[in-house]
Amino acid sequence: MNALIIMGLAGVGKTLLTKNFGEWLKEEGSLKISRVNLDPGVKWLPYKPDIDIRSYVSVEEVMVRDHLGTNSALLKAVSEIEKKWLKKVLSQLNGRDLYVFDTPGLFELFAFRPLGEKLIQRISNLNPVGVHVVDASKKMRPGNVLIQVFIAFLSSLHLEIPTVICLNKIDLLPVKEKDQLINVVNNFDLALENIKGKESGLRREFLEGMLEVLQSIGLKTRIALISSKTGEGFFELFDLINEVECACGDIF
Ligand SMILES: Nc1nc2c(ncn2[C@@H]2O[C@H](COP(=O)(O)OP(=O)(O)OP(=O)(O)O)[C@@H](O)[C@H]2O)c(=O)[nH]1
Ligand SMILES: [Mg+2]
Repeated sequence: MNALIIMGLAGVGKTLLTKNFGEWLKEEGSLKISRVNLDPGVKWLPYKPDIDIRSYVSVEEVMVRDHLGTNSALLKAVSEIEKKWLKKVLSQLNGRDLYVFDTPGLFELFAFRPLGEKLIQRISNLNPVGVHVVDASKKMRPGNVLIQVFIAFLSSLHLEIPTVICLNKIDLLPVKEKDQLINVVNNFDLALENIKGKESGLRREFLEGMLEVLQSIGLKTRIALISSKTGEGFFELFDLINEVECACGDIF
């Protein structure tokens, strides 16, 4: 694996993970890394990208040029990246052990539109691994944690890329809630019990079916609990990334 694609819904911590996990990989893994910003909408970054899509197109520029609002301009910028700039950006990749890609805040523009697929095709020689970030800072019912995990799994299937799922911002969780989350993630049988006890109707039926699917493909081995802020869980994340790469033949 020579490329990590950090993705996930808006505000989950992709950029902070790109910064801090990138630094961790440099120091702990002694890897030569480059960080690539693929978000044309961001105004400020906590890290200095080695390659920055905003050198080619930015949302602000498109808003002014085409008289568009924020979302339409982001849509247009992403489409321009895919059609016009991606090849140029990727031609700058050179001589690093690992490239960490930070992706746009509107996740669906990356994962469910052509940009994500095109990027993955073009860097297939780097054996990219997806890192799907989920914000776990708010107390979530176990069922909702599983729904988030399922969304991550669907995007990994859509993009056809082995993916590790990170439940992020765990530094914000009280110890008791953190333990509960660890239980749900590490013990799908317990999660099933919980769902049987707490859920009903269509939601229960769906969650039970989903758990069976997740269990049958061994997905729990792909989930890490981390804090992009404190670095907690980075060792585990790194291990999972390496494992998922070895096991990706099971799914793709
Ligand atoms: N406490 C805590 N805060 C975090 C963590 N990760 C991210 N944050 C904060 O969450 C906010 C959003 O983080 P970003 O890294 O910008 O999230 P993002 O997913 O890149 O956001 P978009 O690109 O806008 O979708 C910032 O205020 C971060 O400092 C974490 O692990 N713990
Ligand atoms: Mg970001």
